[in-house]
Amino acid sequence: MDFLTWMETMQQRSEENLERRMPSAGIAPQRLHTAMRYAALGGGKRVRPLLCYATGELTGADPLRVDNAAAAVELIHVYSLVHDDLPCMDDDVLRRGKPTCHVEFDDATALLVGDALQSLAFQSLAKNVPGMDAARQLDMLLLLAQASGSRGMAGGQAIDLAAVGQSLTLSELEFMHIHKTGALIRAAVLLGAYCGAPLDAAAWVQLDHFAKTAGLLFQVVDDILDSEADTATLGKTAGKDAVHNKPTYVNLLGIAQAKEKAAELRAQAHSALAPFGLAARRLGELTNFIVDRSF
Ligand code: GRG
Repeated sequence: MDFLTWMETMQQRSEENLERRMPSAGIAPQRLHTAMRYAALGGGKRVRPLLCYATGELTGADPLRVDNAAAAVELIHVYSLVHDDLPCMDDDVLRRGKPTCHVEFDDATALLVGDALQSLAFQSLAKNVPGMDAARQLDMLLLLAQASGSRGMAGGQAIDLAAVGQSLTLSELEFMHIHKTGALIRAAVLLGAYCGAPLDAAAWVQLDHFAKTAGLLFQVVDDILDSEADTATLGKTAGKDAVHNKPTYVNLLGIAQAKEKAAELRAQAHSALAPFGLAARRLGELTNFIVDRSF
């Protein structure tokens, strides 16, 4: 199957997988459930679930065993977007080509949407999976909790908020992004791996190296897109980093060097996958998609 067909198939699977887990808009509290569905369904590239399924393929996992993890990681991602868009954080009005959750509903509802999506993420990951070892499932829960908590995504967001208007060194910028964006991308890759045949220690280290590199790569490209693409293409407000005087790879390195950095990280990610051979085909293709995407 060519990459585009695989990606569309898995995006469709991700959408249906999320849809099944979302509380119906007809069940009380209706407004909260309507807003949760509004935020989570019908948009986004689904990069994190795609990474889960791709690593699931690498370890020979049945996609049915990957569904819980793929939903969990996307639900955490959507919660972070809803909270990030709130007036007390990034204060944005456009997300995934439509009004942000607090604009469409209200701030308090958007806050609760994020909270409830986070709970639903852990509920999804804790669900029984036929043939899955309970100890392994606990490791997965721990991984997602750490990746999204104060030593992961939420911590990265705290550093990001504190960095507005500050000048950071390249290593400080990397530290922020490894946490804010990279931790969840890494978790997506590793959670997929947990769903299949166990990897030996060396292969795990190798995959972890790929996962961390892909996380940083995603953010460097996000910075480049924020400075170069337009709002209609991105489906979110373009050029916000400069307006908010936020440190990014582009304003620290300049656009040409930021693109060189992305090229370097792409090469490093492919090298990290090389020992896995054909089994890592989808992860390699996703790496290219992360770099070559236009939104
Ligand atoms: C509020 C705890 C908390 C965390 C927020 C992820 C995040 C932390 C904020 C989002 C702000 C942002 C633009 C981060 C840069 C990278 C990123 C996560 C971009 C959006 O992800 P995509 O491109 O979005 O995968 P889609 O809509 O395709 O899912």
